[in-house]
Amino acid sequence: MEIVLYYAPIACSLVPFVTLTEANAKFAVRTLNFRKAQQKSAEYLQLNPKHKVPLLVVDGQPLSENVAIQIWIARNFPQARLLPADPWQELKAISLLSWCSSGMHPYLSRLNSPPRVCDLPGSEESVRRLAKEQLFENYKIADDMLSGREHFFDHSTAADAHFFWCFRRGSQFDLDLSQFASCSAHFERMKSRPSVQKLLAYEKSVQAEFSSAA
Ligand SMILES: N[C@@H](CCC(=O)N[C@@H](CS)C(=O)NCC(=O)O)C(=O)O
Repeated sequence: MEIVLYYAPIACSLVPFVTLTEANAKFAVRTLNFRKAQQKSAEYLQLNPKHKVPLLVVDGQPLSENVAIQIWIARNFPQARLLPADPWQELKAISLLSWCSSGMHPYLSRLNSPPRVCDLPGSEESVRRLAKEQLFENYKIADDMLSGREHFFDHSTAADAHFFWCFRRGSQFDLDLSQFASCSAHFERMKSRPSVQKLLAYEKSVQAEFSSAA
């Protein structure tokens, strides 16, 4: 089986990088440089007309959307226990993945690029303020869920990797996240996992390569 992950630094494609690594999967990475709009190249649009990462291509078949990708990885590498075995807990984990993808990610995108949702002159600050309020409401829910626990479930799953990205992305804006003590502790624990260490080193190398080619 040939697995190719389309990936961009900082982006949520780090989630499958981490979970494929946790699963000990053999996979190739193809990098996209967003600064050069490579996600909008004709070649990539043929694979993913939504011009987004992550994209997993398995034996030539493309699969987009992080939630579906996580489920695919979990199903194909069951020994990694990326989703809980109990059917109800598995659904709770899929619910968490969907929440990361559709309940938090859109606010992070707004913080990153306010004009993509409102291009009225002078609206940027207001888009950012509202996105921050809504993101923080979600971080507070996650903080309560993680209070007194190491992971969302009794062991590390894809939900931890996905939330790690959501919290990390928030930490890259000028936001004070110190009120979310349990999320911050989870973030630090995730950073010490070998899979995340590998991702962080890889991200750094890709960023260096992109800036030397700029
Ligand atoms: N719903 C998608 C969202 C993917 C997404 O928004 N990816 C961003 C990076 S975090 C992207 O590729 N943006 C490039 C673009 O919009 O052109 C998922 O969960 O996989």
